[in-house]
Amino acid sequence: MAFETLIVEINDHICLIRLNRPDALNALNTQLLDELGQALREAEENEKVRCIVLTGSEKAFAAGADIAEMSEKSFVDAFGSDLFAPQVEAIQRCRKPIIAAVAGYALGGGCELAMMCDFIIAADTAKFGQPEINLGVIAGMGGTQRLTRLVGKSKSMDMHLTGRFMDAEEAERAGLVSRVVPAKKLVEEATNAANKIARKSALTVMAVKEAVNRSYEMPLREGLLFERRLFHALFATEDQKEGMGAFLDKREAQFRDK
Ligand code: CO8
Repeated sequence: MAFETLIVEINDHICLIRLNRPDALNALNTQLLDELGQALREAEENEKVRCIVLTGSEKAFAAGADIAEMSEKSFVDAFGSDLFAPQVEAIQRCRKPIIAAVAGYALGGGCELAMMCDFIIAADTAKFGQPEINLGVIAGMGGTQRLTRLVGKSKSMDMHLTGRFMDAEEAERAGLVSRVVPAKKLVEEATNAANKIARKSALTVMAVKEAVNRSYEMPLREGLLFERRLFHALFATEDQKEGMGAFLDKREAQFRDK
């Protein structure tokens, strides 16, 4: 499908989705979020795609939800339509790994969108923030919950209460991003990481995603049990035999997702 607010390219096994509303610093409006949900569904259904990279422009990953679109909404509009909930669900439902490649501003809903991805690679120009307090609202797509789990209460409160921005170095130190790379190499580095993931068994990749994500939702004892059961279950796959056999034969594993 052709999109107006996204540029989607598929190269080998990687689907690169670029947010593309340059005049509004990629602000997330309903159309963009609908199209993103559709693009992710298509990537999920495309057997060739094994990993997704989500990025923006040099200046902005996304400067937040679209303030112009939201400004006149009433409580009835927002609550009645469960504003953005269906789109957020579509992003969270994706079982293939999604890497956020963030340069420039990732603010409000933009920071929340990056945090919905499986991990974040940041350019040295990245700036993260939850400045909704300056607009008389709070984060609404997971910011108070995900940022707090990622960086701890004190820093999360600081970000949400003052609305200040965090640069890439602080974001890496705080655990919000997995690594920082030069801005010019951002998409290349994210694609390299995606290619590495694409060579693993898709079954094992899905198992990792499920297990790590459960760590947010379960008490430790239940999470450990969930992990152990998945670990046991993977012994039923051909890819486990291939992976361990290849190690012992001193050759590279050829996974077949079976
Ligand atoms: N929405 C709409 N338009 C935007 C947004 C936005 N979030 N951000 C920037 N733009 C537009 C500007 O209006 C401007 O348009 P124009 O040229 O037509 O005037 C254009 O993008 C360029 O922006 P600036 O001229 O402001 O660029 P600067 O380089 O001077 O500043 C900033 C860049 C600092 C990023 C600045 O644009 C800014 O502060 N933007 C707003 C950041 C913000 O407050 N984000 C949070 C939004 S609220 C939110 O995300 C809530 C999410 C939860 C919703 C879930 C509901 C359930």
